[in-house]
Amino acid sequence: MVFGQVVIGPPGSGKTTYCNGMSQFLSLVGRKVAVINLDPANDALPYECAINIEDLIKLSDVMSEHSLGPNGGLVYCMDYLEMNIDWLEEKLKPLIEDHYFLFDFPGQVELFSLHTNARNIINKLIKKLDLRVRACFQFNSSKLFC
Ligand SMILES: Nc1nc2c(ncn2[C@@H]2O[C@H](COP(=O)(O)OP(=O)(O)OP(=O)(O)O)[C@@H](O)[C@H]2O)c(=O)[nH]1
Ligand SMILES: [Mg+2]
Repeated sequence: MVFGQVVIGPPGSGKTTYCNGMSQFLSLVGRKVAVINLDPANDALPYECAINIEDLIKLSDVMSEHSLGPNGGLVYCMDYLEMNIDWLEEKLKPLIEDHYFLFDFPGQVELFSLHTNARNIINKLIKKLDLRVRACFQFNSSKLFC
């Protein structure tokens, strides 16, 4: 059985920062951790990622080849990942034995609502790999009190 966290939340809410901090914490307490970057808009990652969607598809290539803006490009990338879920499954398989997974997702809400490709990706992984994941929703609480 494989355990991990799906890290979601609005753009800029701290998903990538959380993945970095949590992976450091888990490493310190002796867990093997794999951070999986599934946000093609993430640049300058603070953590060393085990798997990077950039190795499958690049947002900048999609935007220039298909004349899409950042949001349209992101939807395209997530559709592409959903269609090529076997690529991700193959990359995850060698880590399943002993790693805890942290999935760093994009923040755009349409990937989970209007388009459901990000949700579909999570559901497919759960079924294919028998993943046990918790959703970790990041929210910038300071905006509530200012
Ligand atoms: N003060 C404060 N800043 C934070 C915290 N978490 C993240 N940040 C800062 O907020 C900014 C955005 O953080 P990211 O981790 O890139 O947020 P994200 O949700 O991954 O952003 P996207 O990938 O663009 O959706 C960065 O400048 C971080 O340094 C926090 O807990 N407190
Ligand atoms: Mg991020």
